[in-house]
Amino acid sequence: MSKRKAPQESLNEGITDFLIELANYEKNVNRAIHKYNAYRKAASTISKYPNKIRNGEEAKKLEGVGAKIAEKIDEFLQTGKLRKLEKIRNDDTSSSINFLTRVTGIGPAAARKFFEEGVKTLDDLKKVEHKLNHHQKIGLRYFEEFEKRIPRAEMETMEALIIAELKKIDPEYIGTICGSYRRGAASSGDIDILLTHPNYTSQTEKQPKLLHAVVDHLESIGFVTDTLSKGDTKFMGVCQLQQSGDEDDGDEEEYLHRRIDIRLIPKDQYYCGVLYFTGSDIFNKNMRAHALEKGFTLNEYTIRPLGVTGVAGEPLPVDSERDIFEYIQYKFKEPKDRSQ
Ligand code: DCT
Ligand code: MG
Repeated sequence: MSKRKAPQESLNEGITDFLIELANYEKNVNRAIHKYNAYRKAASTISKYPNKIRNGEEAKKLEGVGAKIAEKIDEFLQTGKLRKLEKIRNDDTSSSINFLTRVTGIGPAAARKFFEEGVKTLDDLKKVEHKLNHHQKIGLRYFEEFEKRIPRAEMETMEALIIAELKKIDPEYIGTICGSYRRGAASSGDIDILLTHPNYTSQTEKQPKLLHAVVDHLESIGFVTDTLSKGDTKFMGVCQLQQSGDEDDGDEEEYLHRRIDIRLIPKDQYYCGVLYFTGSDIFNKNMRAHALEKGFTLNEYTIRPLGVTGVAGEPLPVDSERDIFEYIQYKFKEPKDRSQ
């Protein structure tokens, strides 16, 4: 999962920007995930709204915009700023904790702990490097690089490379780059790869080798440069494209280090996984809510019917994303239309 979300581009950018800043504050500083979700949801609906919002009243008609957010919108439109945000930005505790959570491996709880120990800045972190775990050390080492979003052209180059390498290891591998890239985004925060193989289903034994063979190979060609964590089904790490030789006229810039996650998923659960990891997170929430209304429970692994008592039955067979939409009578949306 990437830490930096793409800036919203819309007629109401000022509003969506402040809502996202408030959302991050609630998540990182207060650990109030419901408030985080509420602000994100409001930002998402407003970013899709085709008109320039004139006042809170107008915004309140949109889904997910309540009285309190409407008030903030009025304040922002009338004064050009928000006192609550000014306060947060000027508050040492909030701004330091918010900053520390930008390092991968440092969540809201670790950020608060470091802050209480007097660690507030990147330089402070460097001084206490011995207190960081392996993941956090890598996060610190590549801090500036991980902050930069990945242009789509570079994502396309990486996709081509990864798919070609998978075929070399075993032509039966199936791999999909999900996340914002699959939704057609102009830039992505990280690379989210889902991997499966016909020999591996939820009925067979675990097959960590299917994942490790891929990671080892990508390491051997110099694409994967660091490991943050490596389990039986999930690899989190760092990768970097190599500059190709023919454009090597001496002043070519190197590619940056990028965050990469690879997940190995049983074949029968693959499309629920692809759907989930394509997102967006808001689209997923809305689709799950719709599934529930139709009497199904949907998660990143399976879709199951709910009995009259609300107990989930056996997973339904799924061979494509479309199957899932059909079960719950939800109009199929192409990945590019899944921002909400
Ligand atoms: N996801 C979700 N709920 C979350 C986090 C993630 O449903 N709380 C899903 C949807 C997107 C996918 O996982 C990948 O997560 P990210 O990489 O964080 O999102 P992204 O859309 O790929 O955005 P970015 O371009 O910033 O990576
Ligand atoms: Mg992503």
